Amino acid sequence: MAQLQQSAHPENCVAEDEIQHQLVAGLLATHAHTSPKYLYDVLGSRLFAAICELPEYYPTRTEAAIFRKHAHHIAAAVGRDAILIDLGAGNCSKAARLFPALQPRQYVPIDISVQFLQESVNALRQQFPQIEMTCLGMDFSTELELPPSVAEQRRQFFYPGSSIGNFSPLEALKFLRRIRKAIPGGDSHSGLLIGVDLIKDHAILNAAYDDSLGVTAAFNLNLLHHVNRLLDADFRPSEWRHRGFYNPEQHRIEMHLEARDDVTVHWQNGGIRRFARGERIHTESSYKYTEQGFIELLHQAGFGQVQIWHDPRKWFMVCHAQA
Ligand code: AVJ
Repeated sequence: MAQLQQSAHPENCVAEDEIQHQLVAGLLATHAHTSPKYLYDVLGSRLFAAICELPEYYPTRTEAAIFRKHAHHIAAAVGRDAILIDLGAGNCSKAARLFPALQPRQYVPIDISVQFLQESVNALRQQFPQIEMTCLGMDFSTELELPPSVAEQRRQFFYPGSSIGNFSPLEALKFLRRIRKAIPGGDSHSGLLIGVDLIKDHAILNAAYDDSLGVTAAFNLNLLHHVNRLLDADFRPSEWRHRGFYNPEQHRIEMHLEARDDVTVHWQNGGIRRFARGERIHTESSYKYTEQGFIELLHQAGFGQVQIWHDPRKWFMVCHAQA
């Protein structure tokens, strides 16, 4: 397995020209698009943290309330002494809040930046000395092969925050299958604990991705600063406007950047694209599910028994799927 080097620039682990090649291909496509990962530079990550505090952005606090209210039932489904494998752990705070109820034997946070994980986990080690902690730096969206230091029995994967929404349903199915296959022999004490955002009143969805303070707009527009650095490009955020809305045909939120006027953008090695007024760059999709639709996906991916917990308004659900 490709554990990333602990270099001073962990983002450089993925070949720089590969990144640039993919980005340019997206910008030159008929319908220009960029991967949502470019939303998360240092400022982008801070703006996302700010989004989570907005009154309109319900997912984070709704999921937290479900974990709090149903901690004991969730713990009963997951079982004590598990190996808790946290996909996209970041600062590890969501998992840490579950430690008292779940009492895992081992905690395995996985993220692209192993350095950041190490720093987050150091504080947790003091607080929970009885839990063994093993940080892994890898891109789990492309591979999920775990080292021998992660026991094969009682593997419980943790994927909160409705991060699954960034995948199309087909990609989500493939990803769920990969998780299922990372559980050797179909151990019934293994499984997946996942947070999923649900289809609801469109006005509520629209407000969550186009908030009144414009924080989501800043988050989306900041992608242009990030792309400018990556490609030595000359995007001017003032020439673009944020669009964030629910597309009911595709069951997804779409975020776009829309040219306020005719715009010409240049980047390294003579790269150029003209955008007509109103033309868009698709920067993110966030798929929403029905309860039944997502359970069906889990079963298609090969999981067995599924248990679910909701908030009282049924805006969000937490699922535990047994291997
Ligand atoms: C981190 C992918 C779960 O889709 O709700 C928030 C990202 N984008 N506001 C989401 C996001 C705009 C978020 N996820």
